[in-house]
Amino acid sequence: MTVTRTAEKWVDQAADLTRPSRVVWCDGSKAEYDGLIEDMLRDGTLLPLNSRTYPNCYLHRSHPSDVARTEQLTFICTRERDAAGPTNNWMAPAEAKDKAGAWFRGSMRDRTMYVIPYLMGPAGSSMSRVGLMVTDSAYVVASMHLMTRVGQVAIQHMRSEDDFVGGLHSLGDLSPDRRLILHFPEEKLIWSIGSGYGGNALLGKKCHALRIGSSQAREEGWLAEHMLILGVEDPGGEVTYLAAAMPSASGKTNLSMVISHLPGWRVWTVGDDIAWMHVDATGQLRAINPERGFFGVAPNTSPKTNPNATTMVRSNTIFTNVALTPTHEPWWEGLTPEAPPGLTDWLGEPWKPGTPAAHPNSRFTVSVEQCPSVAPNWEDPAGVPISGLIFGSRRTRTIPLVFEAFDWDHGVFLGSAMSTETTAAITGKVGVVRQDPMAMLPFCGYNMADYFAHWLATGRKIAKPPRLFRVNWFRRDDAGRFLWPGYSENVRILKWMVERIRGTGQAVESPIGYLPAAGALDVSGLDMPRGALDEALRVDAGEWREALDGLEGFYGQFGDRLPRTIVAQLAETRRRFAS
Ligand code: OXD
Ligand code: MN
Repeated sequence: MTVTRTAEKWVDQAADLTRPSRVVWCDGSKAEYDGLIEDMLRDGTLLPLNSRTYPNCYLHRSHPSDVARTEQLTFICTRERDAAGPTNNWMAPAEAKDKAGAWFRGSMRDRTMYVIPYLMGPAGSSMSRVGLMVTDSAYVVASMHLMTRVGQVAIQHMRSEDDFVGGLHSLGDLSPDRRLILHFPEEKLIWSIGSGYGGNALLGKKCHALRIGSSQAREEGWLAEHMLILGVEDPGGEVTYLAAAMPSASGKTNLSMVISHLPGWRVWTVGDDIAWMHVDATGQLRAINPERGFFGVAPNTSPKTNPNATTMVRSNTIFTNVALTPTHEPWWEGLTPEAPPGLTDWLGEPWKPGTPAAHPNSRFTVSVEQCPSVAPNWEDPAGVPISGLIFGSRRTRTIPLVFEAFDWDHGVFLGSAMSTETTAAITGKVGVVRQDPMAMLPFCGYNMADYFAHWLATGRKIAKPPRLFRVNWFRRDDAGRFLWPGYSENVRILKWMVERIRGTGQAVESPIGYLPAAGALDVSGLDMPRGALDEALRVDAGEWREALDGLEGFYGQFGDRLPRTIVAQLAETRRRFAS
């Protein structure tokens, strides 16, 4: 493989520090992938699954204390603390390198150091960016094969000698006490030690494509977002593309590959987790999916909730921390209504009813091409034109099913004000409400006040800004029942959005934005309890006033750095409720 001098030097320095017994440069070939799988089957890192019903599928059991992203151990290491902002953990670069450097020193002794040149984004796209990662985990290499484009293709896309994000990863001793996920945006550098979990260890994903990516995007004038990308085809065959930000484990994968029951309507998948968006020379916002695979949450994925996903994981998939049936098939809660008898749980023990069989954050890793609904143009180097942006969160109360922002600035305010209930994708308590602006709280690599400003400024560059929508599939009634059936029925919401974009969808004005007018949402054939839709769309002034008051504290921590537009939008919303 031909690489630049700077890249070679960086890898040499990584080897000097970690002292591997051998260094292997990865070429991304199928032979390489197959070899890695064989090695991992031999040493027990992977278990084979039923080769008849799940060909080329494997199960990996991670260390039981290494099953989710560890936000408390994730840091942005900028020279100035303010550059990271109040919502990120911050550590001075020198201190971070001293601390983690001690753990990296000799950490690959008697291990192989794999060097992975990878490309984020389609080949031939000016929006794609290069990473160069080293790791001592074969599981990480195989996963990077599925999730990114590995090998010479990456090197070819370097725009200069040092145009790559460096990623140093070692499993270390997997102890949470010696685990750190460190980002140095000023050096385009990532250091991750002590975890083999996807979000901490597949450095192309959260670390590069979002944390370093968002910082690079700000410098270069584009957006790196925690967003799925999909195309909605109408009965006339016209496809409208939307991108949607939703917090981890809150339905992005399901929505991105939803199967429509509305005659003539169809959804095409471009990506399920990350969107890189640029304004092109004509002023059109365009998005690429920087990834090449899905690292999806298994629990609750079923033929009912996501038939495309259940089909795509039937071959060529690596499962992590799911349960195992006696016939060596993967199983997780929700896959079938009843747990099959004789399950082995995610820890490898006989399953005891009442305990999780699969870990709540168990995952599948599979390439995008396996998805039956993959858009034919998903790898278009020019990206897809985005006409609508969606901000969705998980809220039991307050936030209506769907509404539309008055304009770009109002939409940015709604995104910045987003809060959500936490899920098993992060270590910590589940179900706690926290602010999660644009679903980027854990992923924004710089001061979030500057991030809001960057969003506002981007809107000024777009000739015809996309419509911005807010959704909440998770609102419940007083008895705790979901008000909206969700899943495939969400196509009805997408349909209204497309109609709004085309100028035909009917809406009524409210203090928080435009709500679907009576009869504007297509609920034909939907058997919903009487009044549930009205309740799902209801704006409760009392709850909203309380939520707006609660925003003061969140916004307050940014001080003068918070854009005045956001302050003005908050005041304006309050005024609308007062009148
Ligand atoms: C993910 C996450 O894995 O957001 O996509 O945690
Ligand atoms: Mn995600």
